Amino acid sequence: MTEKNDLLKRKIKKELDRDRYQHTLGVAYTAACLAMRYGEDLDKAYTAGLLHDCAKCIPTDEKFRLCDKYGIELSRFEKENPALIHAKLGAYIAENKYGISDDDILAAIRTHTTGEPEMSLMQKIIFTADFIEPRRDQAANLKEIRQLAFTDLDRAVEKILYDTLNYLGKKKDAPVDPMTKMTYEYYSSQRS
Ligand code: DGI
Ligand code: FE
Ligand code: FE
Repeated sequence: MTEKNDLLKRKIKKELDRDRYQHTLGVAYTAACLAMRYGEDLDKAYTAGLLHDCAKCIPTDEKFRLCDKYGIELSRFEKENPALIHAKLGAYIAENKYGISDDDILAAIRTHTTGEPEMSLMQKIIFTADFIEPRRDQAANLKEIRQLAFTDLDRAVEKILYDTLNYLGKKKDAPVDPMTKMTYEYYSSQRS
């Protein structure tokens, strides 16, 4: 591991609770594995994985306060569903507190929860690694999606979105973010 990532790892440990830190390490090395498979930069993928949830453990009222302070605009949906804010706020913190200047890493953090149409390889790697990292055990079809991630990344992204929409659809008080839906529609229409 590069010294930079080693330092980031120590810093991020202090910002997260135990479970979130373990999840974060899982996402970082899963992202590095996917980077090996698809020819993406390993260290960058590891960095994006380490930082993807850097805003996750900030209390909700503080998340709103920080977004206001930094001029981060929130959609109506994000205001009503503050669990989603950590992605956008995380990208800001990664840039301004952890000194990340690589736009692709920042985009991957920003879109890791809902995805977006036409994602870069890095964005798809982080979106997928977040879902399949070894500690995840709740989602349906994990075994299949884990294999798919290493055979056809776009199909894995599509399947993750399909299952997420399905899961949210069954849950009470979990409206679907319009971006999650748009991303699904984009990737399901891209099938060759
Ligand atoms: O931060 P993680 O737990 O690792 O994973 P994540 O960034 O995918 O966030 C998961 C949370 O986001 C979980 O509480 C479900 C929620 N979520 C993801 N997509 C949507 C959503 N919540 C709503 N209401 N609508 C969505 O489309
Ligand atoms: Fe997250
Ligand atoms: Fe995560």
